[in-house]
Amino acid sequence: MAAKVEEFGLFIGGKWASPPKAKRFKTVNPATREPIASFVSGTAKDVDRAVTAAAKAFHSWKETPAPKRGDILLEAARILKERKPEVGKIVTREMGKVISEGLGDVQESIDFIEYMAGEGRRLFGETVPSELRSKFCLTVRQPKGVVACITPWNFPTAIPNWKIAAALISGNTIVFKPASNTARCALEVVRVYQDAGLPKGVLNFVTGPGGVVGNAMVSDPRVRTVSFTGGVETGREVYVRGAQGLKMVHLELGGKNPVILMEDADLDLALDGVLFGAFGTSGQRCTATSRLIVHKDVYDDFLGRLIARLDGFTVGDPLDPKTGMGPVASADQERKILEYIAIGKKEAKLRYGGTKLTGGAYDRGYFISPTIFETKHGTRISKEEIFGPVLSVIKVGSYEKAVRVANDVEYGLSSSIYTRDVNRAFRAMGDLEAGITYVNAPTIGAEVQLPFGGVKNTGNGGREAGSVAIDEFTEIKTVFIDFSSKLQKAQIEDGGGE
Ligand code: UN1
Repeated sequence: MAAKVEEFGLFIGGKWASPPKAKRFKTVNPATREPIASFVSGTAKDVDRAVTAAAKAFHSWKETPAPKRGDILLEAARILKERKPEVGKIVTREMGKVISEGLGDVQESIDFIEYMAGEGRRLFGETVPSELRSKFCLTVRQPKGVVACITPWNFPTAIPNWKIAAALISGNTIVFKPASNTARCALEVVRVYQDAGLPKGVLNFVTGPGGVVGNAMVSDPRVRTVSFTGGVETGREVYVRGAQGLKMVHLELGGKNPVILMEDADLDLALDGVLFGAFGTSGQRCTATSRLIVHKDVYDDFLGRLIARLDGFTVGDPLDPKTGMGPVASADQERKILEYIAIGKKEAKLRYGGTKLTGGAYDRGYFISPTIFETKHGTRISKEEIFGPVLSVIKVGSYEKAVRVANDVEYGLSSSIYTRDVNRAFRAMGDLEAGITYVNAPTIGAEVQLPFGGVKNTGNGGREAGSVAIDEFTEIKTVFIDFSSKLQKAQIEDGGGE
């Protein structure tokens, strides 16, 4: 008989509890289809309780000096460091990324929490000269209030922490809803803050479907800011719903990220980069390399070498450190990716993979072979986000053409160029329509101390990570202090002074 699956409740007002007669759902290991844990399918009522708890906790958290808030973050980072091996394994078991990346996900969380803890001693405002005498002008940052964090499954600890750590250091209280299929990972995130001594009600955790829990969060008038990472369609719905309440809605959505490979590139270096960019995390990063745009002079040579390398690439148990690529994250993911592969087979030339892997242990999970298509620019697989291990390779005759192809998609998150020509590298920095450009490195692997986000349909202009992460979670208060002891009038001639 299968072992009983552990059941978890919601975390509201500092207490873990399951509402009476709550409906439940289970998370599943995508490599084996074994259940991992059971969670509450939350309701609008649960969200209401969570927002109430967050609103109640707000004043005291806001009044806690930011460096003290930073101390709690540092403690959370310390605890997570201790738990890294165990949490990394949970990420791999529940989401399917290979263990080195499961651990990397946790490391990205640790890095960002530590980085944000330091922000507690900055949270800079500005002092600005006044046009009048004996008057002092400055800005300070203030928290927004209750914020909603809605996060995806592909970075099940890192992305929640990008949002939570930035929101906390800024003095906000939070209602957090993770992607349902990686709720067990999200629970570890919450536990770390709880164990670090975060006051009750500051971080609340409600699991359940986006259409119920997410909508209730976004619709609640007490929630002033919504931070969402996920797909474009859902992002648009969140934006529209949030707009009705005139909320700030921060969106991190899709990508169709190109690597441009020029004829003068270091091809060995690019081989490693393209393999990691396209097939790392089974291609399920917003930043994944999903297009390879290659100069005709090196096209046949590079493609041949890329395909040869894939023959030695193992797909399998993500907990085995020798595995190159694990399963895709869910049945739903598998279905969508296979649909795109079927489309690709009709409109392009399949050069590698293109199948669901079957037989033996593969039959228990959601395994898809790394897949390469040769295609013309303009096909669906070359323009739509697939979010799987599917790479479209496109031949071009010049740098100019490469840039035109790279930019001719609806997204603009990450981009890359491999070249030894420094002039061309600098030109690409300006020419590529994307929030992130790499030179001689693949499209994945952003570091937490730099801003992360994109242009066009990748979002609505905001950035996460880096010191600008706090812009999303703070209001700027402008303060004028007049110490002239008389009424001075700005903009009015002879308005005062002396
Ligand atoms: C994402 O795919 O949504 O740059 C985030 C990277 C990671 C973060 C990816 N540091 O690939």
